[in-house]
Amino acid sequence: MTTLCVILGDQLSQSIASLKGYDSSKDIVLLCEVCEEATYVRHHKKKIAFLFSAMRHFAKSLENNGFTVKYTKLDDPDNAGSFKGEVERAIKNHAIKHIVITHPGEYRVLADINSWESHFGIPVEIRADDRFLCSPEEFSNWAKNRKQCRMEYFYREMRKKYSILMESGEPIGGHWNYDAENRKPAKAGLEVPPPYANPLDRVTQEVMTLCAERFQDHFGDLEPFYFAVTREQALEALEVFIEQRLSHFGDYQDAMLESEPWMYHAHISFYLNCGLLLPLECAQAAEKAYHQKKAPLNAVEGFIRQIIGWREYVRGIYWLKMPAYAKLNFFECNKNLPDFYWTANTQMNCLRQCVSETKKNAYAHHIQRLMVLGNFALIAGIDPAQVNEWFLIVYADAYEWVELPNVSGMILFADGGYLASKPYAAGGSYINKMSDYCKNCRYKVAQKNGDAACPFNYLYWDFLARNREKLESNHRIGMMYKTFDRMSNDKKKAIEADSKKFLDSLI
Ligand code: FAD
Ligand code: DLZ
Ligand code: SF4
Repeated sequence: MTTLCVILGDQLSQSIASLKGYDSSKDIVLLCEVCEEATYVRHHKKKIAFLFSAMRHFAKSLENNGFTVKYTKLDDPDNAGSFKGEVERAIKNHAIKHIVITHPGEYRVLADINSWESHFGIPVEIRADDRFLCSPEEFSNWAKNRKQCRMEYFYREMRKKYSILMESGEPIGGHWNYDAENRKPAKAGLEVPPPYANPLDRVTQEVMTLCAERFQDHFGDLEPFYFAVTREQALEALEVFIEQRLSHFGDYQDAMLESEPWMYHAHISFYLNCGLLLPLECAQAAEKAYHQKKAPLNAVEGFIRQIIGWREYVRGIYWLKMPAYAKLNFFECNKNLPDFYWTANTQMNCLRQCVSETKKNAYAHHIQRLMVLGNFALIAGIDPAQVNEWFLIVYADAYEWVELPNVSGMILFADGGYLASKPYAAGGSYINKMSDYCKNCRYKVAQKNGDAACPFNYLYWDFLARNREKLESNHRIGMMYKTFDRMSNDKKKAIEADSKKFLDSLI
């Protein structure tokens, strides 16, 4: 009986569950580049090129290891254009009697796969994705009976479960979390090491040509292309991070510098999310660096928390709360996403920098996504569906399971506080403290109202005023209303008028 092992573009791991029990005498592996996946949202060109190149390399490495691979390129004239269509073609051509697939990362794709068994009339086995450290069932059990599920407590469970940075049952150093040490602004003259860059090979050049033709109207630049596209290269990128950046990861985790998109971050989310790297090996590599005294505890703990804490936690929330989560809109926001999110054509220097870098690199680091791009969308009251679509399109690491909880939960508070304890809303002074963006801005960060004032300043208060009913009782942000109430009526009117004028001017 021939089994078809279907591998999706974000399942590029040799250890993937769908390959377990593979019989090389008769089974077939299917990977396919399909138009439906590349265009259900109009992904950044570099994101598509990265994934197609990684898929082609992965298929080759499977072949080299003795697997029989059926690989469909996007420009194959017989390409059916969708996962279902390609599976149908494989069934017809190879007398398939059984399909095996690993649980997909997106609800949309799971719903499609769930229809295959009755559609094709052959058994479809969906296997758990055991690359993640916490299964949806385990997360659901943990979350049960908790009104609010805080990441910090989930993270401690993961530390214990995998015995990471633990000593005799206690966290190494005596604390679970060293974030208080991780909020330093960048010092002037900081020399950030150049990021990992991989020379273009023939496969990547081929997909870049394909993407330039087929996706020319998608957002983003194809060049320069520097991503790792094989597991060996991704492991090298991880090593470069551990050797060159990890020691400062904690200190400058929240810092932003003009023309420095990479800072001391790891730049491995693309590799983790498509399977070239595995989460546990990244956490263990950082832990080893700590024991070898290559990096301090605040850096190592902070990095490990992002991977075994935040990454697993947002996935848990996604599968616990979908499909309803995608529709949440706690603040009932309905403004359109401003055009500058695509063009970078704005006089707000922080946003101009972050959008330009996103366009060029299909990457922005966490605090740019959270406190600049996300914060603006929150306080301006942009429709969550449009914000989610933008974030899903523009980043090479974006898949709905990780993008949606970060956007709807972490930045937009669209779930009313299930994921985050308070909205991450902030005025210009936060951006000024953590970056050097304001010195080159047409707006004045110290000015609170008027044409020259930083828009973040009045929009912040306008956001609080607009949503008073929903936020006043929040113990972490409610006290801001005391400050607001102490403002004069003229000041309050100026906030409202400046905000209206500014928001009306956006296209
Ligand atoms: P580092 O800062 O070096 O962190 C190391 C790793 O930790 C990352 O590679 C990532 O795997 C993990 N991590 C860190 N923070 C988070 C988080 N909040 N959620 C999940 N994993 C995390 N991450 C994505 O992978 N895909 C997304 O589509 C995505 N969208 C985001 C949208 C918004 C609005 C925000 C605020 C965050 C988003 N993140 C997303 C989380 C985070 O910004 C990225 O994982 C990170 O910037 C990737 O760069 P890095 O590898 O250099 O990460
Ligand atoms: C993101 C993406 C793109 C652009 N193209 C493909 C593709 O052609 N073939 C494929 O198998 N996967 C692709 N992906 C990744 C899928 O969208 C991803 O596997 C699903 O969303 C499930 O998470
Ligand atoms: Fe951004 Fe305001 Fe600073 Fe300009 S002044 S860079 S808009 S925070």
